[in-house]
Amino acid sequence: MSNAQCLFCRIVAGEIPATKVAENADCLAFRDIGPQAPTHVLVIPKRHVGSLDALSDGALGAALLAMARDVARAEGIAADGYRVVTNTGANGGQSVAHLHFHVLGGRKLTWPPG
Ligand code: DGP
Repeated sequence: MSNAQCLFCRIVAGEIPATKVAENADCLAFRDIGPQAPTHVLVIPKRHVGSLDALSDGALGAALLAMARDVARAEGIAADGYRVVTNTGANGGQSVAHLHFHVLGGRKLTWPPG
């Protein structure tokens, strides 16, 4: 299921270009358009899920996290450490209403977030 108005569904459909770094039947990883770290990749489900709060398929959640881990290894950031985060809803800072995990690394990341 996809949503014609959804930016990330349109990336999945190939209607909007993106630099893909990993893909399988259910998940897609591509580089963030405004990278906040030397490596900044988004991992998304191919079917439309609005946010983590709308995710009911545990197997899909596990597949997304496995792809995030595999992307970190492939990008060469796993040994030094990295961050996987999903912003959820208005207070969480979510700006695109399609579930996505940010994979960030390649520099020392600060904590806590703002
Ligand atoms: P969030 O604020 O957590 O919903 O993150 C949305 C991210 O999506 C943000 O880091 C920028 C990224 N983004 C927005 N539009 C595009 C786009 O058209 N292409 C790509 N590759 N990334 C996008």
